[in-house]
Amino acid sequence: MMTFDIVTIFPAMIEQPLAAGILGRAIERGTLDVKVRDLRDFTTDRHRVVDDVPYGGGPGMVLKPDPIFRALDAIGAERGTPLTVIMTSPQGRRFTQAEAERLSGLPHIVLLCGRYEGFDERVRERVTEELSIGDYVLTGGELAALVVLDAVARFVPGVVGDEQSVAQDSFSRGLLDHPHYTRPATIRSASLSGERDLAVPDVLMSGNHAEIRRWRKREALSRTLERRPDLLDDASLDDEETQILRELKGARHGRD
Ligand code: 9D3
Repeated sequence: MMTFDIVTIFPAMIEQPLAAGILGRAIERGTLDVKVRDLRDFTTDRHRVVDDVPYGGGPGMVLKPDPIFRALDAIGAERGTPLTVIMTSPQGRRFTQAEAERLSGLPHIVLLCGRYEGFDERVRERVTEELSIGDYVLTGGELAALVVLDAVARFVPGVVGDEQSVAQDSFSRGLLDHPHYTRPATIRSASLSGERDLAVPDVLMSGNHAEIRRWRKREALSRTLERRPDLLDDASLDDEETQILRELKGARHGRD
């Protein structure tokens, strides 16, 4: 069992997505324990104010430190200390699949969701790690916290039904996934070039499982080479994959 506490001024932004799908079921079953904490519940003033103007002037508002300290004290009293506190912020280290796996080994994580211009710097005193999910600008940390929670929770035993699919996950292995097909075997599609029948590759209908495995490896490698060659630097390839990759690189010579 792994527990998460998410501190936010928009609890609904977290609660609604968490009720659906694989995470929703894991929470129902008790495999995951997620508590969403409304930061306003930790204010002490009549108007439940969570933000204030920046010292030194300038635009925007800053999240007040005292409600956050009180929230962390309450969570610590409930969950035990020391807490692992993760701040989502554009200034954080980049969150990756390797980070997700590492964090899934912890018994408990607190996620702080930023809003406005961010946190009062003194909050960092209580923070274990600061994470960004990528180089784009969000309106706040809630979506980032959901991304972190989702990716970490997949590694918790029992959350994803099929343990194998987590371990075998192509991205964990450092490659993009191969293409997938399901019924029907052919489907009519209209496009600029007129009506066409789109078929499933013959190999997938062949029943030859050795051939299918090899085809999937080749497709995964060729996609990765085409779209994300950077991933190949750290990918762990078996002998067959190394051979296929050599062939693919040879075939591409002069085309890029
Ligand atoms: C003008 C300077 N901006 C900092 C780059 C202000 C600012 C923009 C966006 C301050 C906070 C935010 C809200 N973003 C997050 O809280 C956030 C985030 C993101 O925007 N991108 C990627 N990862 C993350 S994690 C949290």
